[in-house]
Amino acid sequence: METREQMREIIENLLASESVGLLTHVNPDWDCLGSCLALRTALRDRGVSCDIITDEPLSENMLCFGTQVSVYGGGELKYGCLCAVDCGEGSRLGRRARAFANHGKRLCIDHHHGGGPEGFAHLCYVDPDAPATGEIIYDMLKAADIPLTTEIAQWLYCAVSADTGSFKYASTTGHTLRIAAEIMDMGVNTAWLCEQLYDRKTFRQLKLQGEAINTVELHCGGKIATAYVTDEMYKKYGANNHDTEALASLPREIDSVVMSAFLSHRGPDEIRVNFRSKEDYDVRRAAVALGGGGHTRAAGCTLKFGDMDRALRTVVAEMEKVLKGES
Ligand SMILES: [Mn+2]
Repeated sequence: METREQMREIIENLLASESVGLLTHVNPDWDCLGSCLALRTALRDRGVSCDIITDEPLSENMLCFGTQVSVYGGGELKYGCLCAVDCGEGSRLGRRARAFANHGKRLCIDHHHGGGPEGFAHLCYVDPDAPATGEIIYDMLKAADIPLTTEIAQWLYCAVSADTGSFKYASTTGHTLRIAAEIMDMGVNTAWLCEQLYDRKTFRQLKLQGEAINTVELHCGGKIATAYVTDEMYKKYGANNHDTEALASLPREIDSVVMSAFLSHRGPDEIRVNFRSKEDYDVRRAAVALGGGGHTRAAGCTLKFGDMDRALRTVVAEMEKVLKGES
């Protein structure tokens, strides 16, 4: 089937449902949330009852526009149709994984490698080449002849700018910029949106950034960098892992570095790892080797132990394999 047809089929299925539940991945970013908000707006505008269902309440960072979502309360999800957005695998659905798997009508829209494997959903649209799920949603709405409203456009801008690093990453294409241009021409205040999304920090977030910078270390002749935030540091500032989300790419900024990892405790017995890379280094391989996944230049995994020194050794060893072409 032609791409445009596949896209239209997804939208038609959503529009034909009396109610739709859009599922974010755990700890949604702005690509995920913006995509869901754009879809929800388009569906509600057409009389389809639609909710966004998250695993946990949204973090403070994500509430800058007064965003309203439903937090999963357990049990089955009573919607005519469920659609996983920016998420193509059960493990990324957290507590909602079983309710999704047991549902009779499941859709999936994603841009992660390996997203939407056999059996995950009845109808999938997964394009790993798309820089953002927001770009897929834009193309889908166009394919279904659904015009952009200012509200839809605003959410799509949040989504696309988030996953392209504000249109900096190599994944950004002329098409991406034309989408942004169309949104700007509609009168959306993109400068204000970006300020809300990227240029605001709390005091404790800035202090934690300082702590994290003090942990930066170089490995493999300066090609690999690591940084971390421990449980103690979080406690010291009364902070949580949402306060360090913006730090994931920080160690990659060092000029000699081609691959980096940012590690942070998720409670005493778990460590989340955010990998980043430059050029053609496929850091997703390191993440996959440790049970995670993601994109070529941005990937992640969760280690099921809390020993930070051991975690640092583990992730550096995996990145070294990628560096040497052994992985
Ligand atoms: Mn995304």
